[in-house]
Amino acid sequence: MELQFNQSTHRRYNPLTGQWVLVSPHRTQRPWLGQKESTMAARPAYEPKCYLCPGNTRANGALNPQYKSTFVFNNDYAALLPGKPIDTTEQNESPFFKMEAAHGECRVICFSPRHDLTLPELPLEEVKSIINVWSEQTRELSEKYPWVQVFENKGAIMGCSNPHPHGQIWANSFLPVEIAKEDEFQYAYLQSRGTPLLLDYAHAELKDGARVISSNENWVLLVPFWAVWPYEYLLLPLFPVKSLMELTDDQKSTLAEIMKEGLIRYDNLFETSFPYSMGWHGAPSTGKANDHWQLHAHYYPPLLRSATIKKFMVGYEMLAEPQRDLTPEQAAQRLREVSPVHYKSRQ
Ligand code: H2U
Ligand code: ZN
Repeated sequence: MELQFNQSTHRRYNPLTGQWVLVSPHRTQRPWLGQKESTMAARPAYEPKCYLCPGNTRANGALNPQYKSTFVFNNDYAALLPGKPIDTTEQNESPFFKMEAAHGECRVICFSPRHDLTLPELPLEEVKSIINVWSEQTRELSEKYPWVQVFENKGAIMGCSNPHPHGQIWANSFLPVEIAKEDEFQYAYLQSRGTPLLLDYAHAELKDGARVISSNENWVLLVPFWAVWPYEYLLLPLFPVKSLMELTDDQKSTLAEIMKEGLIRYDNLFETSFPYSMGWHGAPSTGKANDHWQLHAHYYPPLLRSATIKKFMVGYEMLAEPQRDLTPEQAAQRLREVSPVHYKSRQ
């Protein structure tokens, strides 16, 4: 597959969403620049002006406690608000002006009291505490809402408003579009093959090896065959599991290890704090059968050639379909070749 496709233009299919990506590997014949930019100004461990640091006042006047590990609060500018859906039958009669009510809750999770550390720099036990919070929050919110989206936006380039390590949770009253697609495609796969799509895919990738970054007894981290972003990751369990809530203590420990390693490799690629949007997808709590669901995390990082040169999703991509030059196999090879030790701890 790789020999045949590493020179010529082709399209790859995403079996999780039904989307295609155009791959143009001949455009990457130029040598690898791999520009490093370790010029980031060091941040203080505590920043008096930061609205996420312990003991500080947030934009709406609320006071953060002197938290020592993780800290969760309701987003002061929530995009979704609790409440009962209103009846929109009348509006829906029009083919042009269809709408429906939406409600939910938005929370912010501070990953650490330390303003200056990011997830790959945190000790393993602290990464595990973040996983525990993700799991507890999902449990609590999925009792009220069919969809709970756990995510992290990292880096100013991704629109992240504050470098203090933090993530978000949005719980809502509907199935968002990406989830609806994954639900449909995973369901169809289980119906036709009898096994979960992403469990079969994880084992197929482990066997092939070309796109695998790292694996342990429970997890595999890889650049998916159908990746759109240059250094996209898909983090998959090697055992059947539908939700973060179901993970055992041991599965959380091995998850912390592989997550930390994957993020260290990201940072080492351009010797910069690697920006991305990441998030977890698992079975929605709609009350319907969900055996087709397999828990997984997506990492969508925008950087292409250096700490400042990003991939733009414009032109053909906006109007036709996503396109990439670097193949997922080349991206995986570069990520495997960088050190698993964080560049900051080597200096
Ligand atoms: P991002 O940096 O990923 O955008 O997340 C920060 C979130 O924190 C953002 O959604 C919220 C913003 O609404 N926030 C508060 O809830 N309180 C504040 O005092 C500032 C920011
Ligand atoms: Zn801070």
